Order: sequence, then C-alpha cells, then structure tokens
Amino acid sequence: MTSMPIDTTQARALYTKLVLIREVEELIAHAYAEQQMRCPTHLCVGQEAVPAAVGTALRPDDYIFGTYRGHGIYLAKGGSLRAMLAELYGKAAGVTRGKSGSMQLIAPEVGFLCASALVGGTIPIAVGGGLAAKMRGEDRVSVAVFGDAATEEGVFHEAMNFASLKKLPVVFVCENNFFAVYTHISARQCADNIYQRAAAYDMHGVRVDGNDIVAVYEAMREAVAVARNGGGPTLIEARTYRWREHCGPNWDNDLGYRSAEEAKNWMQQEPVKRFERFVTEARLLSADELRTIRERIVEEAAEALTFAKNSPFPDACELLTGVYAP
Ligand SMILES: Cc1ncc(C[n+]2csc(CCOP(=O)(O)OP(=O)(O)O)c2C)c(N)n1
Repeated sequence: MTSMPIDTTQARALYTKLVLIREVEELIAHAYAEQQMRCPTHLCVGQEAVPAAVGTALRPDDYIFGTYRGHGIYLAKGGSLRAMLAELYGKAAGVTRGKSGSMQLIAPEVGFLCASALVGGTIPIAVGGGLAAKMRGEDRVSVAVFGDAATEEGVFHEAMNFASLKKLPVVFVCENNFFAVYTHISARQCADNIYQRAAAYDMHGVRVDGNDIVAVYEAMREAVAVARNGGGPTLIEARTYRWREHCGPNWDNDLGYRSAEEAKNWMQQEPVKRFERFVTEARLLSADELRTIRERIVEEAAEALTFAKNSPFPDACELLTGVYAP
C-alpha cells in the first residue's frame, strides 16, 4: 500500500497558492494591455507549481531570494498582493513605493529578502542569508530560486561550493524552463544534467517534474529538513515550461524559437488541472471546495487590482529618496 504524500491541510495550502499565482498572473497579463502598468513584467504562467510548492514548504521566518520572474515566490511566501500590484503600477503603496516595478520585489516581513534582474545575482546573497542564520544560531533556512541560465554563471558554482563547504542551511532551486529568452538549453549547455552538478560540490542534487506540485513539495520539504538540521545544502532542479513570452503578457510561439508541438505537450501537463485531478481522486479536497477557493482568490485579486489602480502615485519630491543618488 502506498501512503498519501500530503494531507488535506497541505493540499489546501498548496492549491490556494497554486491558484493564487495562476489567477494573479493571468490578471496582470490581461491588465497589461491597458498600458497603465509600465514596468517590464516576466510572468510565470505554466511554472506555478514550483513557487507554490517552495513557498508552502517554508516557514514565514525562512529566507527566500528570487529573480525578475518573481511574482510566484513573492505570493507563495506570503507577500501582500495589494502591495505587489501597486508596485507594478508605480504607486506609493507599492513594495518600494513604486520605484522597482515587477523585477525587484521585496517583502522582508515574510522573509522575501530580494529579487534581482541580474541572472544569478541573488544566488550568493541567499548563501549569505544561510551563513548569517548559522552564525547567529538561528534555525532558519535560506532559499535561492533561479532559472536554468543562472547555472551558466560562475557565481552559481562559487555559491554551491561555499554553501557545501560550510554546511549552510541553503536550498538551491533551479526552475529549468529550458529557455534563456529565445535560446534552448541544448544550445547553451554541454549536458542536460543541472542537478548532477551538485555532486561536484559534495552535496545532494535531485531532479523533479516541476509541473507536479506534490513532487516539488516533497523534494523541497526533504531539502528544508536536511538544511534545518545542519545537514547542509541541496540543489533541486525542477523541470517546467513558460507559456507566455519571456518578458510581457503575449504568446510568442509564432516566433519559431520553440515548436507548437512542444508547447502543447507541456500544456497537457498543466500544473493546476493536474493537481485538481490528484486531490479529487485522492479525496483530499472536493470539487466544491476547489471552486470555493478559486472564487475567493478571483475576488481577492480583482479587489487588489482595483486598489492598485486607484491608489496615488508617490509625490514628485520622492524621486530621489531611497535610491542611490551620489
Ligand atoms: C548577468 C546577466 N546576464 C544577462 C542578462 C540578460 N538576460 C535577462 S533574462 C535572461 C535569460 C535568463 O534565463 P533563465 O535564467 O533560464 O530564467 P528565465 O527567464 O527562463 O526564468 C538573460 C540572459 C541579465 N539580466 N543578467
């Protein structure tokens, strides 16, 4: 007899985050065309299972560091939806009072310490978070989330080496969506083995189906437990697929850098419906309960969008506050 990997409480938490991310990303994609949201926006539609599972496996006081494709982990870690959408509209109620836009979200009150537009940029900072926790004797874990292209940066290797050498409480999560903008991983990397690179640094590496939220959650929970108990870092490679264009709300399969067939195959492995099937067949949640959760999220997202649109811009005199201005 196989045991159920998650219980009803976990299923509810995972589904809530999964649907929150999907609904908010789709809402942003829809609103973007109105041209009131002026910042570059990198959506994670199709990839939601990874941030949803990662966020659910963490405590509020754990640290997380992300990329410009960061709406998912920001929301999954518990960041304010209103403040995120206000930020996208450049409003004073935004996470940085409208100065950073979508790419540099932050929510220190829930451990989302920073995101960066620099590919690989936050990986060593996450290791610093782990080092700080260890030096202070805190049992928190620090997580670096990054794309497959970041594994081509030297800093990825430096960070893994140092984290393993010092047995730091760090989890490296690679969202492998196979593309760096328009370039497939096979044209950039000599081998399809991201998770195996952990072995070079004497640490555990694991590959999971990134569209299977339960698989990502299980891998993440194990990595977090090991890190929290002094066992050092883990590298998780979660394989998934970005549906929309690299930057912006549109569909771009007509550009020819990836085939319609490939996209269709991935969309058949769609993470939300797949999890809905799993939880209903396993009798963890009923179809009615799923509908109620979704309806509440849709309402909450619409309310937050209205709030963001209607809230004021910062005063012009704030232009140089909070930014580096020598
Ligand atoms: C250090 C650095 N080099 C190049 C770029 C330009 N750039 C922006 S996004 C991107 C692709 C990154 O792909 P990946 O890390 O796989 O993440 P994804 O966008 O697929 O989530 C590149 C090369 C950058 N922002 N930073």
